[in-house]
Amino acid sequence: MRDAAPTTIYLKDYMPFGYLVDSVHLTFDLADHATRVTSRIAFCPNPEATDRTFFLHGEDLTLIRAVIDGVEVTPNVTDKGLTVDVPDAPFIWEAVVEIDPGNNTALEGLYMSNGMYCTQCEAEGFRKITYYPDRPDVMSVFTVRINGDLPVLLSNGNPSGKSEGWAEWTDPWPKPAYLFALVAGDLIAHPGQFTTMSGRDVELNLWVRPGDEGKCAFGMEALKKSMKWDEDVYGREYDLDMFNIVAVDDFNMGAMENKGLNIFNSSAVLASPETSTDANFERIEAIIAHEYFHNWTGNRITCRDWFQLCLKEGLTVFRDAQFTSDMRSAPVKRIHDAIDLRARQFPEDNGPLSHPVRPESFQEINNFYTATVYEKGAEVIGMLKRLVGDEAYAQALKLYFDRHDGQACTIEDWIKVFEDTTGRDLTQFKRWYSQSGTPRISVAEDWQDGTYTLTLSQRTKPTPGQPEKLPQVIPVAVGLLGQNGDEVRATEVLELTEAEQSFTFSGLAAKPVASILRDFSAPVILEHDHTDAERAFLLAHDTDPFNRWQAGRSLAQDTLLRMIREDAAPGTNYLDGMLAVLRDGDLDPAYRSLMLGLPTQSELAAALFESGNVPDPMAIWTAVETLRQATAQHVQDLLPRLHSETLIDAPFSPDADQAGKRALGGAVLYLTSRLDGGAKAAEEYAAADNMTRQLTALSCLLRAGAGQTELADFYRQWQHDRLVVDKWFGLQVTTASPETTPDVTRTLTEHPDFNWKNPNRFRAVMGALAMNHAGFHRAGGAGYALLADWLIRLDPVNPQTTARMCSAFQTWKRYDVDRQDRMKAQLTRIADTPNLSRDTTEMVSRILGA
Ligand code: 0A1
Ligand code: ZN
Repeated sequence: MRDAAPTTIYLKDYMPFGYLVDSVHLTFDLADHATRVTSRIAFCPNPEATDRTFFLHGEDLTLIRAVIDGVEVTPNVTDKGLTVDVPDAPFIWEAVVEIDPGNNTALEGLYMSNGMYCTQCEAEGFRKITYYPDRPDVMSVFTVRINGDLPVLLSNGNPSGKSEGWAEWTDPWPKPAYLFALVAGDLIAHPGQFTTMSGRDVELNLWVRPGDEGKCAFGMEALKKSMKWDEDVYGREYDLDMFNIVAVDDFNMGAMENKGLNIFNSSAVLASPETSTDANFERIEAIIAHEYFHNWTGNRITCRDWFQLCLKEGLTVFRDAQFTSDMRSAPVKRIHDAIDLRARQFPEDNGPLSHPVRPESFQEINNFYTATVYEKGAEVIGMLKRLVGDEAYAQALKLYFDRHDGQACTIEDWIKVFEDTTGRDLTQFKRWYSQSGTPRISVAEDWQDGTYTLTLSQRTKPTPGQPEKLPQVIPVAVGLLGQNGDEVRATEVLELTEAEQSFTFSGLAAKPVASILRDFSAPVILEHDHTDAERAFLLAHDTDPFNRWQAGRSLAQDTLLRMIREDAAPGTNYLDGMLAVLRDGDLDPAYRSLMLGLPTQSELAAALFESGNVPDPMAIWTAVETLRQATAQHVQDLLPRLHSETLIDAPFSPDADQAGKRALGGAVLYLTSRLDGGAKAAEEYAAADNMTRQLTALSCLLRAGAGQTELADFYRQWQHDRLVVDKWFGLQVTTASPETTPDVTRTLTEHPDFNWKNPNRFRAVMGALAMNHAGFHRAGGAGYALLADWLIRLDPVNPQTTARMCSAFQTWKRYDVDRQDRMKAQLTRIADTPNLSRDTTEMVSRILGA
């Protein structure tokens, strides 16, 4: 292993850096394998620091020359950085280093993608560009000169000069190094323009490779909408003359909010009706908004240290969710977010990788860009808003921007702003940031003399490093329905602060049915033993759209669990409930399609495990298949009418209305294919005039065991388009039967287009394998071995993506002894690989519980 004893960094050890940076001048002389970076940095002693050690981070750099105040010096250089003696007064540090972007496959620092130079500096990539105090609390203005013969040369801030072979950029806003960016390439601009609320003109550009010009319009519109929304809703104006977005094919994450120069994974920005699904459009709109919103929540106000990552990420995810709710349907967005949280964050929070929203230690910060920090972090802000109310939230945010603009802050600063605004003591609420694990709320009810008593209890299981849990402040939104389905008590937010607490509702004529955790008011697991009949009642009558959907979901889950545990038949409550929902033409098609969704197989496995059963992936798969088939038969007569309701008589638009119709159309087609063997899907495939329809039809065909001709046809049609080819790869693994999944996956890895060094392609195949629950967990462990083989292969090339994908194994302790042994053996094999990266070492050892 590279680091025999990897170092752990602790939040409690935070110390300010000994020096402040007044200005940074960088000059890049670009060359594929020998780029020279010349830095000129003005330092001065930090009056607030006690430790004056002058340490600059630096990794994979060749130091050519170092100069302090004009005098050449010889620093003490290690593989992590350098130290040198410096004056006890302001001084100028100058250095020349050489780096090799052409061989940078880790995609961190300065690297190359299809002949284009680009950077990724968050979290700690700037130290691979030059020697610098690479920590977010060191902020400075930057001037950057790029010398190179590529036509487009970009960096942060405003352009301050250019001519043949060079360009200069000046960023007037102090920023930490992680927000630095540089792009150089043969790129084409899709231009745009925005006038800010104070009347300033901003030039917008979306830069893409030649050939992608036709995929820019949607992203540009999304950017303008985001800029306007942040002005209207948060009063935040853009602060530079120019805003550039660049699309790059090789990127580890979705996108990056570098000041004035956002860099996007192509998959997160390029879109056209022919090549992108409705889900792609929605995701792109959200990511563009997310990165743009970071300009205030992340850039103008940044994080003091990486433990505070949720300060910018939780808030920015919360803001982008608000944006999506406003642009599209709020209930649909809330349901999507709950589905996503349960699919990604709950397994993390209830397994060996569980960590607080604000972690207290890490070995590799890149391993903490997690669903917990991002999505649970956003839920925590949603709870805070629910507790203090919309008005106080708006005031607190205004105070946050006024008080902390230009600073690197902590969660304490954030909480204080709410305390100062509301006068509330938020000490207990703050546990949401420090206590890991998903709280479970159980419900007891009592009815006497017109008074209904609801007793809620909370408990959180032990998580790594946290054996004992304290009660949290949980906003539980509750409404009461009368026996005839009318709402007898409108939604009220109960504040659960004790381990157990009772709430009474008096003056009721008859025992009500409680609708609890409306709008998914907290990221918790609600254990409410409703009968099927009560769930069916809520499914028919709940006035809260989230809980109405949840009632159907819970009914489906209970039905499936009975089928798995007791070999029960599907049962009519679920089937009749679905029929009634589908028949209701007043319900939004998007909402109806969500109603037809089922809990994931992984969620069912978790539910079985939690209730003391050992989940059998094949039994889960069979139950889901059986319920799907029964549903198709039960609603059969309605399918033609539903199909006609989803027809669209207008040119394609990725808006929520059309997307909702296509979603319901897809769900209907899927049920239809179960009855006709794919005949209708083949017609749909042939008639498809947009990617949503084409891919849905192909997916239905493959799931029905047909579609091989169409699959080959799809590849021929789209082989020139890398983003569509990713879909072609992924779909085959997603739709493979459990028995064939490992073989289908292996065969795809032998395809000439399986460019495994490209993270999108790798994830399309290996991510799909990990997501195909029954296929990945196929008896005999072929899925486990295949994934491990590829993770071992990828690790030396791209540690970040390898480490993230190790989470496929995080649920290993849920399964039977044989599967546990096989997963453990693969994890151990990965851990024992010579020279394993720090990223993957940390992940595997946490998963193993070592
Ligand atoms: N800050 C970005 C996400 C991001 C994080 C790390 C990266 O490389 C390690 C890249 C992007 C966001 O929240 O969108
Ligand atoms: Zn972000």
